[in-house]
Amino acid sequence: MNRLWRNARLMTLVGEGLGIVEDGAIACREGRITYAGPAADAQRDADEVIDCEGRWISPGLIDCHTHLVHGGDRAGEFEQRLVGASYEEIARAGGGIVSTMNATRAASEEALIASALPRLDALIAEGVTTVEIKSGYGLSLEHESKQLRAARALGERRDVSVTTTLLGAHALPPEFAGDPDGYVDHVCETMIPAVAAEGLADAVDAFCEGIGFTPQQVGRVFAVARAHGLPVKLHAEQLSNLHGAALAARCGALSADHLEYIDEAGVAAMAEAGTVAVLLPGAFYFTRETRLPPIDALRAARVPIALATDCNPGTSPLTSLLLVMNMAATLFRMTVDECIAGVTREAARALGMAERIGTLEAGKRCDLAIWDIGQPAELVYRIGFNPLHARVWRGQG
Ligand code: DI6
Ligand code: FE
Repeated sequence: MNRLWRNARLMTLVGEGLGIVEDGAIACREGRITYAGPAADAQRDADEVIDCEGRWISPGLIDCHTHLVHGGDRAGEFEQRLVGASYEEIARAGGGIVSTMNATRAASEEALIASALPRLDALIAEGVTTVEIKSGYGLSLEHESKQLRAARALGERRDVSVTTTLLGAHALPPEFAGDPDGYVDHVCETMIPAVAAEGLADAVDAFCEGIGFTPQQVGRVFAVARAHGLPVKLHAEQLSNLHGAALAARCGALSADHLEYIDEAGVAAMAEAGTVAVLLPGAFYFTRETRLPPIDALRAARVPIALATDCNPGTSPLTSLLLVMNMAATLFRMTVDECIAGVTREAARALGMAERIGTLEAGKRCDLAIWDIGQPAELVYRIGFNPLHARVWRGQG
């Protein structure tokens, strides 16, 4: 069955900018794009022809950094913080990441799936066709595996592509209190081999931070991940500069994420390695961070910039890539073209999937978002308004 979308304006994202084609058409066969470009050069016949009535088509959106699967929420903590409690006080009182760990451990796989589905549906409703989902709230082989299985199951329950990431080195679980190196041994010797053997993770991530793990510990995790054939990525320079981004770049990481505190050497290392900068304006906003990621330096060094929700219960309870784009423009002064590329072409690159998704061109998966807008800037400009007209996943929908 082949399909043809005609009478459309395309943001192909091919090349550097948005790759606009004013009078465009897209043809699809067996879930893949066979043609995307000027309507004049498109085939005319197809089993199904869809008249887009002048609407804009972009690649399906890609959320390349989420912690979508987790037990419980932290709304109570949010309330406490509003009346003066600090993140550290809450953590010391048993809140923070550990409270989400407890809720995640207590939840069955099915309960994790059920609680994540509404969040996933919110993303899908805005045209998301691929989502990355991390573990990191189980912090033991049993519960990290359960989180990853729940993430994989989400991809079966909905028409969306899910990629999974093992984030075993996210926080220190209570069983290893006072022994972070012992926990890192456990991640390296037990968790990564088992998760790799079961095919549960597509990548490995870690939290490199004073309240997380040291660069040396992260280096050990990365070496084992690579030995198991898994690509790596890193939460780096969110709260302080431990030079995690440079480490990630040296290890050939797909991306380094957050980066508010990255320095020039970190930017240079990322540029040289082609490591993608994944910026997370939702976490910046929600934690009231004041230090901006160095957008000008990243641009000048031509580091690819992606954007994601970081959807997590503690620092970014956000399920809107449209709002992420608005925040990136307003808070980080990113351009419209950068914002749209950040949730399509560059997000695909951050997942190591640039050959398959992220642009509209022959050979790629036919994942489309069809928008009721007059110009691309409207995707970034509005706040809390969803102009999605239709979404196509692998040619269907
Ligand atoms: N960076 C974050 O902002 C979150 N994790 C991470 O690595 C915080 C997660 C949480 O507070 O639950
Ligand atoms: Fe994160």
